[in-house]
Amino acid sequence: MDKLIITAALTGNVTLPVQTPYLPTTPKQIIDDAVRAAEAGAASVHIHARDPVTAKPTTDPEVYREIAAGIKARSNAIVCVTTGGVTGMTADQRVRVVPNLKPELATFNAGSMNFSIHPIVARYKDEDFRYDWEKDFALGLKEYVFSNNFADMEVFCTTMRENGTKPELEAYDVGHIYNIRYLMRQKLLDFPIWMQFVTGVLGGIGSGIEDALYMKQTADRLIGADNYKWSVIGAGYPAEFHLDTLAVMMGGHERVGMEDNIFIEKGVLCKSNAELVAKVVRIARELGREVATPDEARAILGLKGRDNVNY
Ligand code: KMH
Ligand code: ZN
Repeated sequence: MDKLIITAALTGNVTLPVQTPYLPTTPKQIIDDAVRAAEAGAASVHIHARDPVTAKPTTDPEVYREIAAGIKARSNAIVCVTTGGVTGMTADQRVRVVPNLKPELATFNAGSMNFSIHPIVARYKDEDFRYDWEKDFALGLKEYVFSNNFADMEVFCTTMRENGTKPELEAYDVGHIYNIRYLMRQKLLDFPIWMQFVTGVLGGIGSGIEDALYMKQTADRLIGADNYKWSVIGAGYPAEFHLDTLAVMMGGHERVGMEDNIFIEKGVLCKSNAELVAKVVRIARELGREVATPDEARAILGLKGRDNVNY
């Protein structure tokens, strides 16, 4: 069994400041949190950028560069840059971060879907919101379709290949694994394929054990068990830790982080992403699975190395 690759998804672009005061949002907070998460055992950190003043998700390339370079200066962790963008961006705009930064890893959203967090709004009173954009942003997602059509996905594949960036293929539902098979058959993906089962997002598959197992069984059947490495996300609590434990036992890899879940225990907010990482490191150790260093993760995934990025 491979050593366990832990990814820390630090801030995301849909977690709201109202949900937790511990969400890192400024470049300095995101960099500090990335360094601590890596020290706790994360081999890879997944980054989004937020406006340093308003905490709103931003696509400003300079903020991305500042975060990626800041992490590189203080940590050996792999930096996985999002290509998810923010609402209203075209796929063409979303992929530009790849030639800009030439990262080792970048997310690759493997199909179109509804994607929303609007039910969260009902949990808060108007005066709870810390920023004026939060409530409307969350409610607006009710009408959002996250578009990743085949033409877009082919552009993502070729752009990532040209820049030596490995796609982290995010499958939010079973149909997305069929899309990945299409891309594989078009010879647009290099092996091993790095796939992440994203469960528990409103608009995608649920986060039950059966859901994750069905994703894994489907990927084995369509992609071939020897052709891919997999990681799992269980959005929300306790799904994050349940599915991480499943991955530990089954030879998969795992992602934790405030992009997906903000609780360390029932009703208790985590104070940093490192706390979430430390918990899954404890689970892995209890179950006898060794945790991969960043360089061991690079070898498992076949990454080009941190000397070949453009930041
Ligand atoms: N923008 C969200 C709908 C990723 O990091 O690639 C999903 C997202 C995932 O951004
Ligand atoms: Zn993300």
